[in-house]
Amino acid sequence: MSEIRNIVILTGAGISAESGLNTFRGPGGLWEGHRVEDICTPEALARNRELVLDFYDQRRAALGTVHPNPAHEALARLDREWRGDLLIVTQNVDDLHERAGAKRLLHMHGELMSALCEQCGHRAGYGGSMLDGTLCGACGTADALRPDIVFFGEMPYEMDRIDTALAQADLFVSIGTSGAVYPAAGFVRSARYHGARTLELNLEPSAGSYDFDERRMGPASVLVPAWVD
Ligand code: BV8
Repeated sequence: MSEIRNIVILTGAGISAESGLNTFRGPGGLWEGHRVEDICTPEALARNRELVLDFYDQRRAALGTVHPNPAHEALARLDREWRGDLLIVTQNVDDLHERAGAKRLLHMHGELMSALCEQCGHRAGYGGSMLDGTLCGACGTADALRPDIVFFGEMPYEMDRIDTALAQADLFVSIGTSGAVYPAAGFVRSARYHGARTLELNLEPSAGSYDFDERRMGPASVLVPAWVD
């Protein structure tokens, strides 16, 4: 990796699968039993607030039962040791990258361990249930907290920062994502357009596999440490 200075890494649910967190679109995926339109949209939150808040309460509570796996740990090691620019852009809302020690990280789809106030827009770390009428820490409004999650139809976080990083990347690596959701699924094309080399590490070919210069298929806990080390 001698001629490579700036790296952008995109991760999806597949990097957390071996930690025991369900993926979305595989057998037994999270969305089974729930149509995504019934859960992950502003309309669903307005229509059935308790169902949506409970769905995210359950996923938030499950975080206490899982741990980072060797893939998260390898990326955190790379983050500590890499002297050039590096940005881990995760679509995941779990906190496993942080718990493995990653610092140069952003959650483009939000975080389970964060709450968003629908009254004043305040975002703050939050680990409890959103069904218990907790007050917003900024404006004091009750029952105004929603999951700090980017629903379908909402703008992902920090897109300017991501676009800048993709434009300057020498290497773009996609790990554990099906390439089903935009704008994340388009990042590989943006990176290629700006001259980056592109690598996919995934259990199976993603929807955008043909856009990558190189594809390695297998479990993230094996592929990521092998790539990093
Ligand atoms: C937006 C919330 C605009 C958090 C999520 C047509 C064309 C282009 C776009 C659209 C379109 N129609 C609609 C859109 C827009 C839409 C979209 O892309 N829809 C799709 C379905 C077509 N996108 C949006 O709405 C986005 N916003 O576009 O805003 C805008 C502009 C201006 C102003 C306002 C708005 C917002 C998208 C975010 C939605 N939120 N989740 C949560 O609940 O978790 S998306 C959800 O899918 C998760 O965030 C997840 O991260 C994401 C992607 O899924 P993956 O992570 O890839 O997981 P998946 O299960 O699919 O795949 C897992 C992969 O891992 C598999 O490939 C598997 O093989 C692999 N794997 C499994 N085990 C392992 C493994 N790999 C390695 N090792 C293993 N062990």
